[in-house]
Amino acid sequence: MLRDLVSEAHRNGYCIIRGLLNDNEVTRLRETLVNLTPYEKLQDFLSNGRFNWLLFDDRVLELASAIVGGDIFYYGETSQSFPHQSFHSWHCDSRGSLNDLDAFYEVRDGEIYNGWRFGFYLDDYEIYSGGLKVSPGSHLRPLLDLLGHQGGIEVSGSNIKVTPAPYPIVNCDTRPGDLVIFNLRLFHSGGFLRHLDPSLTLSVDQELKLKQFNCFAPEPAYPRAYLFFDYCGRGLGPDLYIKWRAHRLLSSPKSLFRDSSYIELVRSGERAFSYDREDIQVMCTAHRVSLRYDRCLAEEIWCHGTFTERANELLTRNEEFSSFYSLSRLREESQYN
Ligand SMILES: O=C(O)CCC(=O)C(=O)O
Repeated sequence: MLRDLVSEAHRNGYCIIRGLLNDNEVTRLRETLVNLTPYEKLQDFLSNGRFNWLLFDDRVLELASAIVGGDIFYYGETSQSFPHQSFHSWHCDSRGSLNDLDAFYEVRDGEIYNGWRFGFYLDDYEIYSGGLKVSPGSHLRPLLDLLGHQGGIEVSGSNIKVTPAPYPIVNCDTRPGDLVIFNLRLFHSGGFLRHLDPSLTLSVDQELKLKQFNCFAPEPAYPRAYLFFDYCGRGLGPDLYIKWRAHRLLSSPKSLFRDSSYIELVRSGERAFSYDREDIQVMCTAHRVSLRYDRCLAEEIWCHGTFTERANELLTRNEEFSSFYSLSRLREESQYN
């Protein structure tokens, strides 16, 4: 079973583990989401401590380790929503090339990008619109195959003629309690529209063109609720992604969050990324989860405008997987010394 899931994840770029959580756990998760304070919402999951039972769930860790093929790293990439609009755009998340940290990551032939997102959607997307749309296998294909043509659509009266996109598209029919694990290099979009004709699975473009016609299942009546966290293994791909996020935090901290509350938070002396705390380190060691400190480091430098004792210590402890865009270079830059 575990082996099948791993090969499915590697082959398709995603897999769905049905019913990982029972009804009580789903209720607990929903309640936790609803009751997060504004400060906790800005923090990553380890720093706010609210989702440790999920992050360290034995089954989640067993899957993570089998999928990444060894040591598991947490790097503070987590998000939750309640309520929240879905990100209805066709994209992959992996970033960084050796020439340009902002560029999308291109895979070598046969390379499986080693960063994965673990998502719990708390609504029933077997019947409703609003879940995750993916292109199976797209994590292994060149970017250009996925960035172009999304298929055509012609509507005359009530007849719809669909020219499919030149790649497979699937709407993930997750139900509350399911876990979906997807590769950061997989092309996907949030908030699919489920066409009432079950034989039609449309691209994002096609959905947008048809949106005005009443031909999609509704979204659930209550606000969309989900949570995501990432685990990765060693590799150039995840290394660049982690650094892209850290550099982004430094250059534009506001862009990480949608409003200015993050800036207000750090100005008041609080931190969103404090998963270098000793109690968290002890917990992670016990669960064999390693930590990449890039975000804590970026936040610390941004707050102080220089390398503090904490920043120097984080840098010493951080295991970068490659020397590209190393954060240690910031220490030499005049802006930060
Ligand atoms: O909102 C969603 O369902 C998908 C989120 C997403 O696109 C992402 O995590 O990159």
